[in-house]
Amino acid sequence: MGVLNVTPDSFSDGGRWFANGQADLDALRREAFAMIDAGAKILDIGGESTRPGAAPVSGQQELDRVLPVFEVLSRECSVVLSLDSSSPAVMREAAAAGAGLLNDVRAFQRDGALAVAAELGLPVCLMHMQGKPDTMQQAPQYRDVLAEVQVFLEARANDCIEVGIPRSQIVIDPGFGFGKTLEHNLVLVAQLERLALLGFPVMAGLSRKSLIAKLTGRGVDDRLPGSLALAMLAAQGGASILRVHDVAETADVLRILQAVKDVQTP
Ligand code: YH5
Repeated sequence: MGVLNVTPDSFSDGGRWFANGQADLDALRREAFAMIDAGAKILDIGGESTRPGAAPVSGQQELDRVLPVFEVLSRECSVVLSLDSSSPAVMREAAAAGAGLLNDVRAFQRDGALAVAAELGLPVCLMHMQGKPDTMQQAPQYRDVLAEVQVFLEARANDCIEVGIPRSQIVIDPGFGFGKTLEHNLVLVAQLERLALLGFPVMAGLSRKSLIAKLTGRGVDDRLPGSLALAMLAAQGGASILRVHDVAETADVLRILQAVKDVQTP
């Protein structure tokens, strides 16, 4: 899954597609096609920055940012277009404009979100977060981070099933960096296999995140090696979907991993 941020204030790509407050649709389209050529099977399109201190966006603002992108890309390409949003109104409009997956960092806990997801009949990605984006990194605490993430995701998956979302349409995600210390993130990477035991495909979003800075001291533009190492570990830990900014480089990592898995050993 390639990340297409349609925000003027993203952490990881700093509003690359914005010029004087306006999304540059043509630049976004070129980036989308580059990701597809590099092997992306899904593009994740979001218009809300979840960075601590980011300005809150209204549903209308989110719509203004992401809808044109869905309209253009659904016309021009055949990969799955994922919406990264927590707003039921945005989910509805994006679905009408071609979204094929709903990815919600709040796991459909906003009023009406779960009902809309069920009504739209699209697959969903449920992500774990402790706290709220603004304050989640102040003092994250768990008794047992893996167990708590498992319990939350299983409960949300059951809520989805109860409103009629088929089991086969549910993806789970531990939410790296969302209310987690370095230690918590590392435990979740190390134990990712045990999340997969819940029986749902696992998505992992580690690309360019702060845990890499904490381990390497690198700024956001120099986190590719760290991102690739984590992508390799997540894939080996059973992740089915890797949410990444650097699709071509990650695809190479997956080719290497696949070749080693496939080799005949005496
Ligand atoms: C995720 O993990 N993440 S948005 C901070 C960074 C770099 C990148 C400080 N949406 C996820 O990508 N959806 C986001 O450097 C997500 N899983 C799912 N399902 C945050 C992000 C980022 C944050």
